[in-house]
Amino acid sequence: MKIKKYTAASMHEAMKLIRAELGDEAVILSSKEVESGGFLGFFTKKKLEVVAAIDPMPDHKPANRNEVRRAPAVSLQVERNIQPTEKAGRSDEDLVREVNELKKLIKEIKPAQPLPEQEYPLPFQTIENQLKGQGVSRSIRAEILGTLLNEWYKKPEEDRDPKALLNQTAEWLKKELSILPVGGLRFEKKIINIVGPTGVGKTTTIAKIAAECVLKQHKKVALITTDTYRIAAVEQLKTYAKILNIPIEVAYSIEDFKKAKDLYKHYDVILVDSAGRNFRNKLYVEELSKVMDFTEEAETLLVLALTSKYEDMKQIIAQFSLLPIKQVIFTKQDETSSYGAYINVPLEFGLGAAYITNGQNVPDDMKEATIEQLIEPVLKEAEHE
Ligand SMILES: Nc1nc2c(ncn2[C@@H]2O[C@H](COP(=O)(O)OP(=O)(O)O)[C@@H](O)[C@H]2O)c(=O)[nH]1
Ligand SMILES: [Mg+2]
Repeated sequence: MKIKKYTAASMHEAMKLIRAELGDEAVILSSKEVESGGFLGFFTKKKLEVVAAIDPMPDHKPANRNEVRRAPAVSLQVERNIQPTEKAGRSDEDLVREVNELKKLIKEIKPAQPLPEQEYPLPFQTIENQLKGQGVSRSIRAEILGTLLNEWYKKPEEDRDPKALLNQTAEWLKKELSILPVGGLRFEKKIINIVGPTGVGKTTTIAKIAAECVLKQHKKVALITTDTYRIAAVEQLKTYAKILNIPIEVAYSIEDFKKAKDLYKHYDVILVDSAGRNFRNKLYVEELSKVMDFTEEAETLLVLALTSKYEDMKQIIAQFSLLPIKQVIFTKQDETSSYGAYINVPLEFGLGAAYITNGQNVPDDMKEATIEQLIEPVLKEAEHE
C-alpha cells in the first residue's frame, strides 16, 4: 500500500500527477481545498490537496454500501487495507506504522466531503452538472461521484467507458430507491389521510385518487373533509363527490370524524382531506391530530409540490414528521423542469412516493410513482434548442 498526498491547482492536474507517479490503478482517497502561499493572510491561492493510494495487490472487493454512504471515496480502500491476507510477509512494525498512517489519514478526511465544485475530471463533471442542475442535494451528488470515481479507478483502463457513467448513476439511484415504498396505494388501510401545506393540490389529488378507485378499481369510496377553514374548500370537494356520485361528510371535530368513520364502516376506502395553513406554524400539525385519525387503521400521505424550493420542502417534512408518514405524493410535475426532490426526499428522509401528478385535470393527470419515473427526469439530458 502506497499512500501519497498531492497538491495541485485543479483536479485535472492532480490526476495527471497521480497517474504519472502511481499509475492507472491508483485510487483517490480524499480531496479538499487548501490555501497556499500568501503573506499575512493576503495573496493566498486556493489549491487542491488530493490523497491517492495504490494497492500492490488489488482484490476488487465490492464496496460496503453503508460505509460508502458515510465517506464515499474513502472507505473502500481503508476497508481493503485491513484485510489480513495482504499482511503476509510484513513485520509487525510495518503493520503498526501502516495502521497509524491510515488512522492519521482517516482523521484528516471529513465524512462525505464533496470534491470542490467544477473540479471533477470531464466525464464525471458532466454527471455532476446534470445532477446539480436538477437540484439533487450536494451530499447525494458527492456520494454518487465518489462511487463513480472509485469504480472507475478500480477498472483496467481499457474497460473505462465515459458513456457508461450515466447508466451507472441510474443503477446507483435504482438500488438506493429500491428499499423504499415506491408505488401507488395498495389500500391495505381503509382510511387514507392526505396532508400537506396550502395550495399543493391535496383536494385535487383526492378527487383523482377517488376517481381512480371508483372508475377503475370499482371500490366503494367515501370522502371526509376536515378542511373547514374555508367554505370554498368544502364546496370544492363536495363538487367532486357529486360528480363521482360518492358520499361526503364534513368533520369539525374528532367526534364528527369518528361518527363519519362509523357511518362509512362498510366502505372500502375513506379518503380524508385536510386544511393546509402555514407549514411554519408548529401548532398546525397538533391541530390536525384533533380532527383526524392517525391510528394504525389509517395511512397518511404527505403532498409536496415540485414547484416548492427544496429548503421549504425540508421544513414541511420536518413539520409533518410527528405524523406516521411513509409515502409522499409529488404534485405539479408539469409546472417545473427541476426534479431533484424525486431523489432528495426519498434518500434524505427515507420516504417513498405513491403518486406523481402532472396537471389540473381530474382524473387523468396522475400516475403511480415508479422508480424509473423518479429517476428518468433527473437524468434526462437538458434538451438543446
Ligand atoms: N399544474 C398543476 N396544477 C395542479 C396540480 N394539482 C393541483 N393543481 C392546482 O393547484 C391548485 C390548488 O389545488 P388544491 O387541490 O385546491 O390544493 P390544496 O389547497 O392542497 O387542497 C388548483 O388550482 C389545482 O387545480 C398539478 O399536478 N399540476
Ligand atoms: Mg384543499
